[in-house]
Amino acid sequence: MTACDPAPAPSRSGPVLDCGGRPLDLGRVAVMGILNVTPDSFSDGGVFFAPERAVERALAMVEEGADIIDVGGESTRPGAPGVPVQQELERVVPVIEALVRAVPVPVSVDSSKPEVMRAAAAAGAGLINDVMALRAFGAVEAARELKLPVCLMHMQGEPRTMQRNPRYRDVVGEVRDFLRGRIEVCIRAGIQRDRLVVDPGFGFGKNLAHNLELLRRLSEFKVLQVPILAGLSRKSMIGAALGLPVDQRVHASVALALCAVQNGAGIVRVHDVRPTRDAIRMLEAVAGCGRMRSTTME
Ligand code: 8Y4
Repeated sequence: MTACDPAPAPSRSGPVLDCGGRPLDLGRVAVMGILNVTPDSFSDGGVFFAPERAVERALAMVEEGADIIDVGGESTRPGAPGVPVQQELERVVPVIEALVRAVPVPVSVDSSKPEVMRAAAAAGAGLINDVMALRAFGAVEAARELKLPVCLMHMQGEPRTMQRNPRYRDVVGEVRDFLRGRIEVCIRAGIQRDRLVVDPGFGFGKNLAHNLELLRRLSEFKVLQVPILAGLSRKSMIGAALGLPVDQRVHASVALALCAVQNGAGIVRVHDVRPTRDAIRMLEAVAGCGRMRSTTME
């Protein structure tokens, strides 16, 4: 089949991730909209703490083209302190319950704690987004039992200290080897490969040069044979490269998301859904197939 054969029937239009009963079609690029429920989030200012406000914001993101909503109750920004499990549960569970009732797309939970994963799944969450790649005690078992897809992200060090002096001999090789190892751990534990997504973890124990090299060589992660997620939205690498404050990083974020898609990302995690979706649609128009065949399928 050549690149621009007619689109196959919907039933076989590419891989579909079953997010707890809600499909995430990875036959086209998926946009993950970020919904922070942390009071210290400097992007959203804790405005979306109440479930009603969270639903409002999530519905707006779906209207703008989001295919999945990512809910996080623990700030994983560099230097951020950890959040006790009880507090994370209080922040995240009511929001997930409300979102699952109100929005038609899957809801993912951004957490590394097995207790939060379990409560979120019981509340209807459809994907586990774990910046620790299931390294917390009991997390692999929780993910296996919950039978939800998992995004395995690379991080060097821990959030509080990871940006102090990140070092790699070969950043792409080391991040890829780490993710390959986590995939193997999951598969051995009984989590099938078709439930896994990988993410190089931009900004998580990486300096500007590391982040740029990971993005430039993102296609080298395709050998892992699982979809690639890229989270670049508003991140400090834009501040480091362009000197822009966080509230002026939309255009650069869109540029980075497009770059990631061109280099093989199948899911992009973003704050600014509409401009990202427009840019991707335009890229798909240029590619001529109505979609980017960008995940692991080529
Ligand atoms: C402005 C706003 C500047 C937010 C920086 C940030 C990723 C992720 C985060 C990612 C996956 C963040 C939870 C960091 N980043 N999950 N989570 N991939 N899978 N910082 O890159 O957005 S939080």
